[in-house]
Amino acid sequence: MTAVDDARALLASLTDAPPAGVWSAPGRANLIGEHTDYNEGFVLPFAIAQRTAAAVALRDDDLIRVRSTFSSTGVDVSLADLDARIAAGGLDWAGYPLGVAWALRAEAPDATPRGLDIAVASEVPVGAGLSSSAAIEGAVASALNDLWDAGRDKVALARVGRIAENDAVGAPTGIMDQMASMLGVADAATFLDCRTLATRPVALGFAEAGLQILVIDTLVEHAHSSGGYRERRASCEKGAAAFDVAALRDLGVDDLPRAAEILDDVTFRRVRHIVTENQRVLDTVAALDADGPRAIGDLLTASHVSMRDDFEISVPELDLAVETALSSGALGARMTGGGFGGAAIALLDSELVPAATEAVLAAFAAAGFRRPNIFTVTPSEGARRDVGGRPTGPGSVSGASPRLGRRVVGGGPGRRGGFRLGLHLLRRGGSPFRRVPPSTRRRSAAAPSARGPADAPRAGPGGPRSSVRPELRPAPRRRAVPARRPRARPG
Ligand code: GAF
Repeated sequence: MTAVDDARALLASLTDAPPAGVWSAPGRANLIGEHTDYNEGFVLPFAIAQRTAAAVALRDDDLIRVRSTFSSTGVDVSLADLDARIAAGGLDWAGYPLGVAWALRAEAPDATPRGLDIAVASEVPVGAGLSSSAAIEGAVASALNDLWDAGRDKVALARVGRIAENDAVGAPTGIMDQMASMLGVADAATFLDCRTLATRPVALGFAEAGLQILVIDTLVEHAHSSGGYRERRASCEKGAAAFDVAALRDLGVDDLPRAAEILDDVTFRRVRHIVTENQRVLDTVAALDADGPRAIGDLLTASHVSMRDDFEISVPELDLAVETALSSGALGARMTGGGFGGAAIALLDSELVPAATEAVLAAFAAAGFRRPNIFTVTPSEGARRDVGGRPTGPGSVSGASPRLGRRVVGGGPGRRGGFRLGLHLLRRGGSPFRRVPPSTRRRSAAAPSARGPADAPRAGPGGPRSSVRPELRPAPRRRAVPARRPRARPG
């Protein structure tokens, strides 16, 4: 049974009315670019095959009823009372679908809201850092967009999902997850400029290269609405304020020596993570375009080290997952998502998956950690209408048409920071949002690329300069995560 089947069955148990349709949206894995979204920077997530489905029937009154297969909590609310119920909070999981209804009504004043029965089922693991919440938001936003004649495109629906998450549920997240879930393309990642919301699908070619992404869900619970996530946002805002810029997106690696002078140690390290992570996203896109997926392993691992040591959002279970995957031959590995728990991802040859899985299970058992949930994920299609009416897959929702190699929405990198971060790519003859045709790629199927991070495009003037501090950069082909370093500032 798929989520679509489960949602239909649940709806049938709720009402005799025929379903108006079934819509679904996927979870996501973030390949690289962590905590950069709310800093108006760059991210590179991909939608996964696991989906959440919403089967919906029209009602004759103004009631919205939401039910799910994963919670006994159901909520009934009239459209007249929706604002008050959202303001009152305490809606549990129903805050996501009802928050979407609330946000869409506000964002699309020309729509015609009406009563609905909404049955939700999900295949996306909850709490694994794979955005089960964005999948609910994407499925419900797609359904309501059609049934309320709201006529919004996929980017506008991603915004609606983010408003629901931020203002109805109260989680201060960025927009990465909703964009990834709405705009996903099979076998591609979504390269997103979180300031302009410009996107470009970037071909991943994992299967062609004989690679897989292994997810190691540590089952350590995390929550975005509390604690560490908020604190990290506050540190980033403090860093941006110290430089009098709109967001950390506006800083480049050449600003780090100055940052070390004017910021306290903790804020400096938070800033350094964001600045170097933005650069790693650009370097990863350039490496994928030029050399294919075998070229990105060291960038993934450097991202983990930065999150572990500078942003301090990893936990021992995630570090052990990364270390064990690397020592099992993974090309690169990192925690994915908001951190403080959730999952790590590892990029590795398909034939290494069984042994790496066994090694991680053994390492967790030896450390006395809970047995993790380990599975592979495949870059897949974004939100769509699965049953009834016209399909709403890629290309059919007004204006937003994610196709490999086409710029989809908005412009390239925006204000000052975008230009600076994208400068090296512009100098090399293109925008980071322009795709290099596959025929010009230099692929090496067997060996890692000769172009490791040390040779990757540079940001800023003044000669060769790595985007990743040398002492944080993993040595090529070392297959081990660098040990923790003393927190010395550069220079
Ligand atoms: C969570 C948030 F929802 C995203 O917006 C993003 O900030 C991510 O953590 C960290 O990169 O998934």
